[in-house]
Amino acid sequence: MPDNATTVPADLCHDLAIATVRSTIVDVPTVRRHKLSQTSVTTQSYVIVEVRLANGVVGIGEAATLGGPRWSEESVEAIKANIDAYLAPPLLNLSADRFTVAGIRMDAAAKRNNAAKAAVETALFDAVGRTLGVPAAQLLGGIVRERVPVLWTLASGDPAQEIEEAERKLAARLHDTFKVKIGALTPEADLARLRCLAGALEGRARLIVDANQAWDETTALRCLPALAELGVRLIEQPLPAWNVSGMARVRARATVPLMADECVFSVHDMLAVAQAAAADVVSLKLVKHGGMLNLQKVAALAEAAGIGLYGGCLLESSIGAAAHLHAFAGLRELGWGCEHFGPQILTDDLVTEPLRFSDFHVHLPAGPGIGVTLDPEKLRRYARN
Ligand code: MUC
Ligand code: MG
Repeated sequence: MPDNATTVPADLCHDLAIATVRSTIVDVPTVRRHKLSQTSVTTQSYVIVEVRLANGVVGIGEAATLGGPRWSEESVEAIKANIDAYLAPPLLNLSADRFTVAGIRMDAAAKRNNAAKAAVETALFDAVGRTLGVPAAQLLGGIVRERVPVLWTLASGDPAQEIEEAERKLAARLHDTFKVKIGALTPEADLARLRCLAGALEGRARLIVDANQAWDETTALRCLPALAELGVRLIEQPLPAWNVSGMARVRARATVPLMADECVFSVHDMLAVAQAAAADVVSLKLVKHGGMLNLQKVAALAEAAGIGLYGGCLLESSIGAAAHLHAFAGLRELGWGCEHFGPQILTDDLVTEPLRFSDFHVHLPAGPGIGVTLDPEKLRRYARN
């Protein structure tokens, strides 16, 4: 299809032409060590994408990673290299509002690379929203909610520290649901740790757990009764991502709902999980699905299968978190809330005005595009080179 096959006026079409795509690796320290089953971080690394249009407007996006290519296969080094060499060139001169065409071109240029594609697509939505003076959520179908319940993740592995951290979050009315990262310790040590947390927070907070693929089927089945007894509300990705049939067998015997995370990247993964009846809930993330449009498709499939939606994260800064909030704002339901606490686990942020957290919610940033503005001084300070 020719690039000018669009209904927007010719001058605006010219204005929206993609002129440059710039990618920058940044490393931002975290307030404490964050320990998952497969990795542990004291710094969060992102690729910040800036797309400049012919009209001079710049849109921003962010690709988050967690401990290099350990949580998924993408590292910041690979993301930057693939954006610069493969994803950006076929987008030059394309009208930035042709989001689907941009996706088709990026898919033709590179397999998967979902975090990289999501960051570029976010920057397109931001640039077009800024040009037209409308929020990205409006371009995506309109706003259903302006704030989302947000949990906090406990992941130091030390229950005394975790109880103290949870108490501070409760007292500040920031978070009253906590996701506990398990799988770095033995299952017995994790259950003992959870017993401490559940006892200390009883009646005041809700707990969910995320094993990040650490358990096998027999371990999951062995630990299920204890997790149910402790009142755990949700068990996230207990088994390896490949073991969808195992998830289905565990789910068939579980009284606690199971959430799919690493086993659902593509729409095809979502379909397979739905067909196998392997999850009650799915965690939606731009880095997994490859952008806001794909996130909507995964959400639609889940919705059609009666699978609940949860707003997942990869410890994004306010840039990535804002992009997610715009995608989440238009979903018909988001019954399990979200986990976009990322900006608060960083010692500093990359935007002029960080996201607002209050009354156990994170708020959709107002304003055009994704609603947050990159602070150029911060970008220079945290840029890797
Ligand atoms: C994950 O697997 O959910 C999200 C929050 C957190 O603490 O880790 C990430 C990744
Ligand atoms: Mg997870």
